[in-house]
Amino acid sequence: MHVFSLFLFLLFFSTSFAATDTVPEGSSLSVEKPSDTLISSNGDFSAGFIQVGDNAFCFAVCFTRSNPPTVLWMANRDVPVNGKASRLSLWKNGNLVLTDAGETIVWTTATVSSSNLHLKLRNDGNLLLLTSKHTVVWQSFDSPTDTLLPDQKLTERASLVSSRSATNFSSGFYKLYFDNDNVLRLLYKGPTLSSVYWPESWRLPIDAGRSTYNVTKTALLDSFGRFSSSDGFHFRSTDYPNKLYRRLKMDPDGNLRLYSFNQETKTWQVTWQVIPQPCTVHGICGANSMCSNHHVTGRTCHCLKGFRVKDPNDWTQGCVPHFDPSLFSCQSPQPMAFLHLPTTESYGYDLNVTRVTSLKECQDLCLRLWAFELSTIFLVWFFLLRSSKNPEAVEQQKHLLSATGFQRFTYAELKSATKGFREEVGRGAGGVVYKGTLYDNRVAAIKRLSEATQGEAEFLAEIRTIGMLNHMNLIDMWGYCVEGKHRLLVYEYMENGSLADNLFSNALDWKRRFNVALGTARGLAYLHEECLEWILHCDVKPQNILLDSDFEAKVADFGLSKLLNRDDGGNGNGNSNFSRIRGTRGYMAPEWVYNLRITSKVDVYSYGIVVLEMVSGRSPMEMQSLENSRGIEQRRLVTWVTEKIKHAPTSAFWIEEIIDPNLEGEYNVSEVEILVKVALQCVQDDMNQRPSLSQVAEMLLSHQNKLLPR
Ligand SMILES: *[C@@H]1O[C@H](CO)[C@@H](O)[C@H](O)[C@H]1NC(C)=O
Ligand SMILES: *[C@@H]1O[C@H](CO)[C@@H](O)[C@H](O)[C@H]1NC(C)=O
Ligand SMILES: *[C@@H]1O[C@H](CO)[C@@H](O)[C@H](O)[C@H]1NC(C)=O
Ligand SMILES: *[C@@H]1O[C@H](CO)[C@@H](O)[C@H](O)[C@H]1NC(C)=O
Ligand SMILES: *[C@@H]1O[C@H](CO)[C@@H](O)[C@H](O)[C@H]1NC(C)=O
Ligand SMILES: CC(=O)N[C@H]1CO[C@H](CO)[C@@H](O)[C@@H]1O
Repeated sequence: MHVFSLFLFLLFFSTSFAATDTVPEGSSLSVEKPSDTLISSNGDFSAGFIQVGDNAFCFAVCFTRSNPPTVLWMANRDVPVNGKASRLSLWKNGNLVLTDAGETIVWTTATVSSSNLHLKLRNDGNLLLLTSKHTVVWQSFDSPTDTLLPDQKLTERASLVSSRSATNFSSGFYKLYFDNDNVLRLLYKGPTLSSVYWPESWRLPIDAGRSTYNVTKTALLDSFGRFSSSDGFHFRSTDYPNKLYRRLKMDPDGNLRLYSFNQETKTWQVTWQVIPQPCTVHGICGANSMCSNHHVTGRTCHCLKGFRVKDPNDWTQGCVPHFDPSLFSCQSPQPMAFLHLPTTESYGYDLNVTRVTSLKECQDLCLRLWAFELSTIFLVWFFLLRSSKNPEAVEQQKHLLSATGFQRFTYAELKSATKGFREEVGRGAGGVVYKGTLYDNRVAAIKRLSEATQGEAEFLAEIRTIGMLNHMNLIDMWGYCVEGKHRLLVYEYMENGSLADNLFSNALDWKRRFNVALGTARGLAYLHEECLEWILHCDVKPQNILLDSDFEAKVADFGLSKLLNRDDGGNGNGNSNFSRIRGTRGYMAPEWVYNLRITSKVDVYSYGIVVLEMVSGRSPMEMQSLENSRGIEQRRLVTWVTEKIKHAPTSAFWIEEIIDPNLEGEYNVSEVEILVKVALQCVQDDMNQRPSLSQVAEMLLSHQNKLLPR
């Protein structure tokens, strides 16, 4: 079916020349006349018929400054009208009525008034029925579709419901609403299942910072980018407090996003969204399928092996069996096997909650239940697959596991992938890194840990934590191997090497350096603050910051302190192996030396040194060779920079003295200033004076965007 693009709407509106914002009583707007369109007096909004499909029209309010215009509200999203003889009429009795093809009433405000009414499109996008004394009889702001505008109240009766897709405006599956316990929630309401996915159902409202007692049930967005709700939920957009055109939209993909309008590009930009990990939205991939998220390619849905997608253009319909389900019954047992899906979570109700004591018992029970309930099989943790003897089975298992993005390799596989551990590409904390090619031709960096003293169970527990991490500025871990005494980690391979290599080969211009500084701060901030478990890196240095082909920073070697079973060494004074274990000379915070409490601030310190190195092109190792046996050698680089700043009359002077000569004068003075300023805050002796890495990222970002004057 032909779907009309929004581009058509633009033509629609631009050919219209009606300059009125008001419809008087007793008159109407016709679908056949493009000029029958209301324009708000400031020109920002329009109200009229728009085409939504083949001979299908809806009456809508749009924002006209964007290109294409943005649909904000619809009267009849679920019952489009015919392109012939349909009209919106304001009857003499005060009722506003939308009729399809001259007869059927498809929508009405159901208003009655003895006084003389008029319909008006106001400058804030609100469409109102007003009396001559300007009393509001009805307003579109009271019945939003999927969008909330600044100063429009979200209430108990006014929820936001997503559209079906980006091109189909009819009611979709996702809803933002006030629940009976006064809490603002997001609900997935599919054809057969419904469930709340925000706030997380396993969390008590109080733990999510919500109050369940305030019966007010209102929420409001203002044009400065602040949203606040009576249940205590509130947020600010990243561009707060700029006064801009904004809209909060329940998007068809189940995410709630705040957009602000960019006057230059005439497009909307996301300045806040509620769900950071898109796979946590319920129902997005439908039944019998799995959702996975990749920082580059984004969210993808995969059918489980043996199933095929019902409609490739609409994954919410999920997958259907690609085999004859009747073959899988107790009566005609086929060779079957269970497949393990690691790091996969299923949500929803459990078909049958029964205590079992062994995996075998669980599998047997599952088989029996499965015989009569095929469609819900994926609410259980193990998934049935045909024929374990089938040579395809191994391949199928690999396919499934790689779909989840994390897998266990055998030692033999990794040995063959690296051709016997031949090509060494790095050497660092705890082991040597080899380049290898996996069975599916992915090029991997495979690290063989040398200190394999940790037990298998412990190793697996840690690896699971690390395997869950997912951030564009952290290197991706694809899998691991634990077999006998062997412990190996498999990572994505970075063709462009490390920050150290690139600084050395002078491949980084200023823009890239600044971006690497920002990316590194973000990756580390994620480790420190957003992980399920608090993870310290403890060895931040240019060798551990890898660069992808776009020179985006990817922090590597995190979580190793957990895997290497290092002795806590609380009183590690004088232990000569201390520095090798805990970090790298030149980048280590004074806490290590003075045996103080180790916190995330040790990474902040090392980060500061790395930034100074990126700006000056001087490694702290090189600087320290002059002054060796002292405790805190890396102070040399810091002292050197501080002295230059102290004795320079203006910043232009010290910048010229410390900047890496390899940049050949090509740099941005104000960015150098902020980087050095931030780096010096990071390397303060007192760890409490150092900012957190998320504060660092925020300072760099807001400087770059010139958002907030600091
Ligand atoms: C929009 O989605 C609804 C509900 O799924 C469907 O009935 C309708 O045919 C779709 N409209 C178009 C134009 O595809
Ligand atoms: C309830 O919420 C409203 C709106 O946010 C607020 O003004 C009011 O103070 C709240 N009442 C209580 C008792 O917290
Ligand atoms: C769950 O399974 C057990 C074992 O098959 C069965 O006895 C029990 O009746 C089932 N319960 C429900 C609620 O289906
Ligand atoms: C330091 O490590 C090396 C090699 O792992 C080892 O031979 C040496 O005994 C260690 N020294 C101390 C003081 O632990
Ligand atoms: C320097 O960087 C700042 C912030 O990133 C930017 O606003 C400014 O335009 C840049 N100056 C030059 C000359 O590129
Ligand atoms: C310095 C360096 O290694 N640059 C390479 C980064 O990656 C791109 C794309 O793979 C190559 O074209 C560069 O040569």
